[in-house]
Amino acid sequence: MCPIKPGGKFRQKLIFSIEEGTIWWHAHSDWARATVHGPIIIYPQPGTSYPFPKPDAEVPIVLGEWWKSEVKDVYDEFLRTGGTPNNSDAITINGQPGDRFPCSKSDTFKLNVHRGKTYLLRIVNAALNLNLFLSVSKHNLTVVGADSSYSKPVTRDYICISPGQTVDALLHANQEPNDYYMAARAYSSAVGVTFNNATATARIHYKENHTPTKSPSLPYLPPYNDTQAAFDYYRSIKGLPETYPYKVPTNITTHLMNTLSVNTVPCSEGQTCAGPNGTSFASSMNNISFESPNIDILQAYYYHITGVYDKGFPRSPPLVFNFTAEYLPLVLEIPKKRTKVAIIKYGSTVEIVFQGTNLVAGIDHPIHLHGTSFYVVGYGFGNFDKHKDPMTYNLVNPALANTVLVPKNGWAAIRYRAANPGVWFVHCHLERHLSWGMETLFIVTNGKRSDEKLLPPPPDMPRC
Ligand SMILES: [Cu+2]
Repeated sequence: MCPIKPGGKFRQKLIFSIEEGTIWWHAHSDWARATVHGPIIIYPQPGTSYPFPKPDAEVPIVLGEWWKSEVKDVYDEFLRTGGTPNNSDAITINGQPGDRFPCSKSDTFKLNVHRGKTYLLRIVNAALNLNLFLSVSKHNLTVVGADSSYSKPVTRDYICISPGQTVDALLHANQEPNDYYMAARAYSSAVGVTFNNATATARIHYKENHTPTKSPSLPYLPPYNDTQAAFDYYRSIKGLPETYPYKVPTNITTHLMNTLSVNTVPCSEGQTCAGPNGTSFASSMNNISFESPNIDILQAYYYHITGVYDKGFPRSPPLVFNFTAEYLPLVLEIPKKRTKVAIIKYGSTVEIVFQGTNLVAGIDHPIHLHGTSFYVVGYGFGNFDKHKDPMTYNLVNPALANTVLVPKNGWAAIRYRAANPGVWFVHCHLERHLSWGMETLFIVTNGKRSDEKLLPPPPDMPRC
């Protein structure tokens, strides 16, 4: 859809069908989501309860990134040069980098707790370009949900969270009364990619009488590039088949395989570009670097306007090579710039294997689907093997999610039933990759019944 203009308004009706827990709303126009965002909390239906002991209190924890300059200027400069964007100047927890930074000494986020009580942290990663590790000094976190789906409680000493993901975790205030740091910092696996390596903090402050430690110690956080630590965490998150309507598709009608690549394109004539060897960065899915048309695709689809998009998004990689080889020929780096979407029949059962490639630099990609949740049935490193790897799938209790982190030079497989007709964005949630073209659209067709059809546009639908 087109963006809401300054001063304009748009009323959107959201239907939460299976979602419960924490979900994140955010702007999707350029990089406005850096600040235009917030958590949405979905409580258990009246008469039902959490699948874990009711917490004594709940606290949103929104992780973000902050620049000293206008984010729009960072974005414009990034587009103009074709290089990487400036690193953020701060990583924030509820808007503050924490009291280890002089500017945040008095305003650092403090969570006041009572000994013996349990707090439900509703954690959101709203950062533009950073996956994050998060932990709390001397305390574990019991993860009970992610992406607005409850999960099997699992106790961890750190979590990993990508842009777009949410984690519901219980913090048991069971330590000696004192002040303890909650800390977050980057998980960034790509070689040669700079990132903000700061550690953001908040304080867990016990209300009981104590003399607070002047500078509490930082909790353990895995090393910045610890892919193993990130995926140890992700693999430990399982669904709750015994509690919720839970149907992992086993008979797949639509198989998709989708390569995720960082790319380069030659610099336009007369320009200087800041990408590798004077090129401009790009990125792609199945070698298509998505070009946004001037007419929005939702309206083009609804009103049958032709010539706006092409339906031929490849169902499997058009270029087959050793995706995760250490050295790859430069010629493979150049993607095709196209506006191609995939058509998915209503009611089909879909499996998508996202395969990361090592073109330019292998890196993890948090892939987000609009319009549906999906089961994350498998993760692996290296090239996906369609004969062997499906044997390792978890079809018993996979986690439901709406964003999956695809490992650096590895793959992730998801499954779902396409039961939400409409035009749905599929994209990397690292904003720089999205801006470079790592996205496509899935158009889920109408079903036969009247309640299986795309709704008409609301009267206040923004115009371009
Ligand atoms: Cu990405």
